[in-house]
Amino acid sequence: MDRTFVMVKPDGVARGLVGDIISRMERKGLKLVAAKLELLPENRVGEQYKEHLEKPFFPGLKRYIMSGPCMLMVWEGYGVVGIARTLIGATNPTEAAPGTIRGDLALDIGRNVIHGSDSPESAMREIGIHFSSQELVEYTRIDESLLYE
Ligand code: DAT
Ligand code: MG
Repeated sequence: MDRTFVMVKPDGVARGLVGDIISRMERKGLKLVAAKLELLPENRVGEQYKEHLEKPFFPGLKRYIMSGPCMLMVWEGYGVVGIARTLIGATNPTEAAPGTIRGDLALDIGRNVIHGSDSPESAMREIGIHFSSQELVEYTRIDESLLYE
């Protein structure tokens, strides 16, 4: 089964959007396999955003991500990486479609509420940065034939 890393950023936590975001992912049918509220240390922010370290927006991004607790999650489902990106919407909320998390709940690229891994490889890497294997819970939720043919 595929897994992805999703993180509600500090603006989303502070604005009380965690419940709505979890609810959207649950109602889609995705399975939550790990979750924790955490103030990210600098080294893990650097690891998480490795590809952006040299970008001009990185210092501001780091300050934003470390400005308060983030809600870190791992979600499971067939094709979950792409499904979560679709639910999340475009990086810039001004371009994110209505119905998506960023389209409905955010205004600014620098306060875009949520992170989701962009590929299965990124997902594996990002889950490894933030979670130990013991934190990923294996359990049966419902009869999977209700979700998948
Ligand atoms: P995404 O989060 O949709 O995967 P990304 O990986 O390109 O987008 O960028 C990571 C985060 O960095 C993004 O959620 C918001 C911030 N960011 C990206 N491009 C930016 C820009 N041009 N100005 C300010 N912040 C930016
Ligand atoms: Mg990205």
